[in-house]
Amino acid sequence: PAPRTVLLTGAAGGLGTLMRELLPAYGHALRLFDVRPVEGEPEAIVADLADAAAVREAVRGVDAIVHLAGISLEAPFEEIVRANIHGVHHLYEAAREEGVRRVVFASSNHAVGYTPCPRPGDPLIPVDTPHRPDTFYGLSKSFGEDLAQLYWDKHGVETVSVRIGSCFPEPAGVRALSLWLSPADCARLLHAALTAEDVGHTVVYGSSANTRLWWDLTSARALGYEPRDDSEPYAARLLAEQGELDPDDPAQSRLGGHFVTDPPVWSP
Ligand code: NAI
Ligand code: 15L
Repeated sequence: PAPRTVLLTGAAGGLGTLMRELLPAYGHALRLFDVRPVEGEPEAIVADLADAAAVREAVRGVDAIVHLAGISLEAPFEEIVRANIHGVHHLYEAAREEGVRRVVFASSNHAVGYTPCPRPGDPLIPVDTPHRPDTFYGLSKSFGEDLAQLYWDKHGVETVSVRIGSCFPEPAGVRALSLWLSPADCARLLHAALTAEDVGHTVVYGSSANTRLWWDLTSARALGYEPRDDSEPYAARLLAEQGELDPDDPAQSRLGGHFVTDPPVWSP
């Protein structure tokens, strides 16, 4: 497909930094956006998602949006509302008003974080499993997915909502052996989500082809995503350090891991 101009929000973050290195090789020309300056990128737009006018200006003229910006961990409800609820609403309103037809939304495993991890022999977690957010953060991702559905049904703005597992250069622990999305596979998945035709609103799980996979990648593969990585080479070292997950420990037996049991974060 022809190169596409893509607005990459959250470009200063961990994933944004990895993706602005990897996505141009797929022919996408990136416009960068973050509330923080993006190192080495003086042309990046530095603005807050809470500023609807700035968001509208940022999306003007792009073909598609990869929306990574927002609070990426648990935080007081008011902060989550500002960045992840109002922010994502501003983004979709801007897309509607400016005629941007495709969004790729960084959802999270924490939208379904209370879902039990499958035991050996259990079926993989399907993509239509009910929302079971484990935090206000996860709740904001459930909201983002529903907003994406509304903007498809009502306004014809298409979205691929990617429930990202755990995307870092290496898996961060034993739980991440099941959820790891290698940065290279993340770029493959985002490219597929940007270029697949007629996605309407499609929800996919975002991980590599891990041996210890917990969820069903069928809807991601249907976009043309072909993962090439597997966390298994990291397994021996991580298991020697941490041991197997304990199925009787609530912090280790649900998809969201410790997000399920961490004490709530209230406003100061
Ligand atoms: P990060 O926290 O490193 O990056 C988020 C970026 O968003 C930051 O650069 C921050 O400055 C920016 N941001 C925050 N509030 C903003 C606002 N109000 N206006 C404009 N920019 C704002 O997070 P990371 O790991 O890069 O994740 C990117 C996205 O992917 C997030 O939406 C996160 O929830 C989602 N995700 C990431 C996973 C991972 O394993 N890295 C797993 C699941 C979801
Ligand atoms: C997320 O949603 C977070 O943004 C990321 O920092 C990790 O904590 C990841 O989930 C995870 O569950 O490992």
